[in-house]
Amino acid sequence: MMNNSRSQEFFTQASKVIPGGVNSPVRACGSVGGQPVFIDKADGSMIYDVDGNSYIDYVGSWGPMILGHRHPEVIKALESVLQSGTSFGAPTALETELACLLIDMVPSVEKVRMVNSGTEATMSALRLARGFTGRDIIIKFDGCYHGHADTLLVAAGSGVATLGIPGSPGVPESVIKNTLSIDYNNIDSFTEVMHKMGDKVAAVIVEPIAGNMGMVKPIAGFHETLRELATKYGALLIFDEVMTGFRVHRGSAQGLLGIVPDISCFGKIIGGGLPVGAYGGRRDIMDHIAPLGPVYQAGTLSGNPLAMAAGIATLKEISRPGFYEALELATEKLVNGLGDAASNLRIEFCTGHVGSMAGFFFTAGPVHSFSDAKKSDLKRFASFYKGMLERGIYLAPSQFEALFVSAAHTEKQIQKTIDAAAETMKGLV
Ligand code: HOZ
Repeated sequence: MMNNSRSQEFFTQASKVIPGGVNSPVRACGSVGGQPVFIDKADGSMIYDVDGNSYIDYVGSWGPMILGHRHPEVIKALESVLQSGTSFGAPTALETELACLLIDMVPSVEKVRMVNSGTEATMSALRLARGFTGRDIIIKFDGCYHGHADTLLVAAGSGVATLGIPGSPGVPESVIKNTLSIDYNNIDSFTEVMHKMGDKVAAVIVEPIAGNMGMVKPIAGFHETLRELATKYGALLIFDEVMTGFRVHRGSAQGLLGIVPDISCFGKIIGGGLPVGAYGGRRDIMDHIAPLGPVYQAGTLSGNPLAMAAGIATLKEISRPGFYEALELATEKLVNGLGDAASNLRIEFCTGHVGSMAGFFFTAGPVHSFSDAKKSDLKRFASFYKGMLERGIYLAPSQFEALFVSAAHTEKQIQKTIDAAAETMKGLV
């Protein structure tokens, strides 16, 4: 039994002054019936808690740490910026450098605006889409999570799904009356909705590969239909690539899937582990943002030099030849190992990955939608989570999140993880 007395003490103190003791709900570990471990430090693929326990980390700060923690190039870039100052609230060349890298890697982005989080990116993208089209209706998909902006808190994934919150008090009916949420991967229902009201739709926003209801891949033809009908009815297609951006492919999910969205939202990896977000797209759309256009959006810390420097260093590193191929192999090995461990014990389980973004469910599957994802045995998930933690494997404490492999994970660590899963699963039958 691992010692977590200091974590418990820190959590008790935190709970007195921070709601639930955490600054983002899933971290409280409520859905897996535990308390969070408090983190002391991390390095490469490892994370260490305040009681001296060490774990192989598959959360990676919920996605940004594709290089692993404290990558030397990221640290070097941060140290160099620290010598000049931490925030100016005025332009720096770093912002243009990150914008150029992003535009080069994701061709649908002709101009990009930096913000401070994924939530800010998606809510700004929606305002822009509404301002550009002069329409109000937004279509999203059940189980997709696009941050916690009012308009998007409808049938959302991530923490909203983890806590089983149907919608959030504090979000007025009037704000969400123009948000329509439909089944992910359901081509027929999307087609029907668009035929009915497509000419009133400002935007269709989607996680191109869902990661906030667990990892759910798009079925063949889903994104093609979104693209075709959005264009047909003059609605904008927004890809929320906060999680998938530079994670599943050098050109993000859109590069992998061969779909050209009108606007894309980013976060996580483009900040190399610092708070950041960005939204970008077609030049004629982006030029509607203030100061060029009338759609307002601003931010004191937007384009923060530390975040820009960490992002630049990260995007340069992931551009090295062979980077994604190695990640793909490591993740494939992990996912196959988990699948084999479950099938040897005849545990209902399905798993998959796209690049280094992976997921698993305790159900036979296939999982194509939020209602499929909800069939997962959550009690089994909770036991699995706890057993893995005890064995030194750090997973997201929710069935409705993804798993991330970094370039720092070694073959030996992947094998250790598979062995831990096989052991843990024996306790689930
Ligand atoms: N909602 C994010 C994961 N999908 C962040 C969760 C957290 O930081 O606690």
